[in-house]
Formats: sequence, structure tokens, C-alpha cells
Amino acid sequence: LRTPIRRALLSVSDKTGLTELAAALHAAGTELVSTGGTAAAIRAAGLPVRDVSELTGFPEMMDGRVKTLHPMVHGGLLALRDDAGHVAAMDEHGIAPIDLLVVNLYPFEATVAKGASPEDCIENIDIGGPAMIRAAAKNHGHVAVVTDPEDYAPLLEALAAGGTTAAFRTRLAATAYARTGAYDAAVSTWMAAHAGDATPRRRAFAGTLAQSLRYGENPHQSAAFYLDGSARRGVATATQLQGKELSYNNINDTDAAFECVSEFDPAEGPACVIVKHANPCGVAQGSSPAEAWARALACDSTSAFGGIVALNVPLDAETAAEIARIFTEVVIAPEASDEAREIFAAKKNLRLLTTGGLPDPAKAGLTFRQVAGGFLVQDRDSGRLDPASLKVVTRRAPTPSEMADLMFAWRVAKHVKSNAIIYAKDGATVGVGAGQMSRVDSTRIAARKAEDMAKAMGLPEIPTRGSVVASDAFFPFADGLLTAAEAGATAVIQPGGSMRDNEVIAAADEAGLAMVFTGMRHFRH
Ligand code: 93A
Repeated sequence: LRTPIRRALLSVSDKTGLTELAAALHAAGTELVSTGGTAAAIRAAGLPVRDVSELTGFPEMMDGRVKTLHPMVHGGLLALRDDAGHVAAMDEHGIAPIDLLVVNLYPFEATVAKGASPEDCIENIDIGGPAMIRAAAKNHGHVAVVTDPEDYAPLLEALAAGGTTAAFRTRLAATAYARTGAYDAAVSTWMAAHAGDATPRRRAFAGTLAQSLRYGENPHQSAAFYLDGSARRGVATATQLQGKELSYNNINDTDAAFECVSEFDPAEGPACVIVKHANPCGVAQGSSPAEAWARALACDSTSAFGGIVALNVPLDAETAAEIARIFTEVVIAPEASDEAREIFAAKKNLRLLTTGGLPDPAKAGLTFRQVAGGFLVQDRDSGRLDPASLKVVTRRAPTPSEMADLMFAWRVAKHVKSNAIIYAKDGATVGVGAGQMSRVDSTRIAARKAEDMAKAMGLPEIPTRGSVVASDAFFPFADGLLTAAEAGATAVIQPGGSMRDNEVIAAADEAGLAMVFTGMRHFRH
């Protein structure tokens, strides 16, 4: 059973494909009604169209704020065609049914993303559009509502077949509510930030489908990438310059790598992060990006195979040539030079992403985690350490070079899954222990990996000798700390706050370690 489309209301900001659609509707005998700009575009294509103001008997007014908010429009969308009372009301008031609504909304998200003024953002909050979409979607038993230009083609197919089916209209209605839901969520996100209060209470959470992914974490899981409207000017969303399509895991790992590398201000020099399974397996600073990469790789070259590489500075030719020598899934950087891009062009599968900048690690924002029946929301961990707030708790204070490495290791620890233990030396990680259920295990694993690397590379000394160690949360007992001391660490950074802090401090003093407390924890689960 198909419902014919006798009358259509078109009101679109994005006029892509509009004239083709209008022409096809007109050819099928559909009467077209439209708002100002849309009507002008249809008319310019030589097609007949009625102005919505003719329908409502009111001019579009108040800079377009009031165009379609009228019973002649909403009655035509909402009336039940098979309800005698509704039909009588239509007759009495001269309301004609609208069988098809085609709307896309004022570009609110794009206006925010380009950094427009609050006045501009507010003017781009569409009111009449969502009202019509919701009305038509509610009445999908009779009305087809198209909110996504991608649905123009299936709509035209339905038109050619004599009208829309109930199943198609129901699918369109679901898409329509997804759009208005995401739209309002984007408005509330911006409004909360505008109000200077981004607490979850003020916000709704929804996203707009950006990309369907081939599959999820595993091939039997379907997946998609949604934008929540919080990305600004290309910083949080990257442009893919080459390589295979990004997978779900790629996006997750690339995000982890880029967030971590953005902890390192390019003014302090190039930094490189290599990520595997959402954990850094090497982080280093260097005098050049190539050196930073080589030092990051040296931490755990075994795990770096098939890894994700993030740089805080533009990718240059030298670094690109080095990276291209080992199997790498993704490289992400603020920019990439033409020479670097040429070098990567030979590696068809290697994905290269540029962002145009670095995200601000101190920026407020929210993170989500799904649990059965809902999701947990929290502020993102934008905590950063003020060196002045560090407390030396041991007899020996860290030397300046130990202190520099402690600060480096602490920044990395924030981006390693708990329990996180990071050994670092001279601005490079030399051992990373991630995601263990016991802190002492993380401490041992990181040290053992460093030992393995030393053996594999024929190093004269195990790299943890003379290193410092960071722990994302306090050492509950002295055992973890003593393991680190045994591995050769000379200084420790950790939050402190354990019941047994005194025991741990005494063990540190006995082992000749310098230890500082941060008073801040960086759990990441
Ligand atoms: O300012 S509005 O919220 N007031 C309205 O009554 C209204 N009706 C449709 N914006 C309204 N629209 C929007 O106008 C549509 O959602 C669409 O995005 C846009 C199309 O305007 P034009 O046809 O003038 O380009």
C-alpha cells in the first residue's frame, strides 16, 4: 500500500540536490510549497512553487524567525487523514494535507565549529524546522519526512513506484527524530558552555552520524562514528590524507595517541607517541621529530609493530622515511610536508591524518562510558600538575634532571591505563606497565620489558638503570616501589595518600630514592 505525494513542503538550508528533487516531484504531479530561500532556488530552476506565506496568510517575519509556525502548516502535517474529526477540522479551516516534508536545519553545528559569535550561533538555532520535522515524524502513518539529502534517492524511487510505504515512512521518521535529538543536544552543549556551566545536568548527549565503519572492535560487531558537536575548527577531527579506511580500533587508538602527544607543547620541542591497544608503548621528546620517533620506538619496538604514531609537530620527510620502514597503521600530526606526503604515497595502506593543530589538554569536556542500562559521564581528565605544588617527601630531593623526567613520566602516566607505571629517562619512556590489576605487576612488567629490549638490542645496560618512575595512583605498599628501585629507578613521582605512605617513604629513604607527591591521581580505566 503506497501513499501518494500530492503536496510537498520543502524548506532546506543545505540546497544540495534540491532542484533535482523538486523537478522530479513536479514531474510526478506534486504541488510544491516552500519557504523564502528554498522557493527562490526552485523558481530559479524554472519550476512552479507556492510560497509558504501564501499558505499561512502571514509574511515571513522577524528575520525569518517566524515562517512556518502556523496551523496551516502544522495542521497539514499533523492531521490524521482517516479520523473524521481531523478531516472536519481541515475542512472547516481550509487546511490542506501535506504528504511530504523535506527539511534540513539551519547549520547550527557548523556555525559553532567555525567559531562564530554567540549572536550568530543563536540565530542559527532552527525552531520552525525541528517543529515541522517532529510533527511530520509523529504523523508518519500518513506523512513522509526527509531530513537527510541521502534519502532523496530512495524517496524518488518511492515516488516513481506511486508513493511511500509505511515501512519507508517509519524509517524516515526514526532518522528525523535522530536528527532533532542530535540537534538539540548540540544546542544544549553549546548553551551550557556559553553559560559557563558544562556540568552534565545542563547538557543532553547525542551525536550525528559521521561515518559508518566497516566493523567494530571485532569483525562480527557493526559500528559507526558519531560527532557530538564539540569539535572545533578541525582540531579534534582530523583529515585523512591517504591510506585505507580507518577502523573502529584505529580511531580509538589514534585518539589516544594524539591526546597523549598534545600534552607536549611544541615549544618544548618535538614529541612522539606510539600507541598500541589504546596504551602508549613509547613516548619521547627529541631534537627533531625523527629523533623523537626513534626514541619512542626504542622503548618497546616489539609492541610498536602495527602501531599508531602521533607527533606534536608537522611530519617532515626525514621522519616519514623512518616511520615508513616499519609496519605502522596510522600516523597523525598537525601537518605533513609535501615531501613527507610523497614518501607515504608509496605506502598505499598507511593512513595519514592531519589536524591543523593540537587539542588543548587543559580544555574542559566530558567523557562517557557505557554501563548496562545507561552511561557514565564525567569531566575529562584535564588535570595538569603545577610543579610548585609537588611535595618532596624523602630525605633526598630529586636532582633537576630527575625532576624533568618525573614531570615527563607523570604526563605520560595520565594516558596509560591503570594500573600505570612509567619508567623514563632523558625525556623518553624506557618501560611502560599498563592495565594490570595489581600495581606491583605493572612495575615488574615495565621493568621486564625494558630488560627484554636491552637484550634484543644488545644494550650494555638495562634502560631502567638511572631512570625515574611515575605511578598513576599511590603505592599501597612498599613492594611496588622496591621493585622499581631494584630495576634501577632513582626517583619516584606518585600521588601519595595511602594509609601506608609512611612505610613507603621509609622504604624510599632506605633505598636512597627521591620521591615527590603530586596530590593528584590519574586513574584511567
Ligand atoms: O527561524 S526559524 O526557526 N522559523 C521558522 O518558522 C522556520 N521554518 C523553517 N526557521 C525556519 N525554517 C528553516 O528555514 C528550515 O528548517 C530551513 O533550514 C530554512 C530554510 O529557509 P529558506 O527556505 O529561506 O532558505
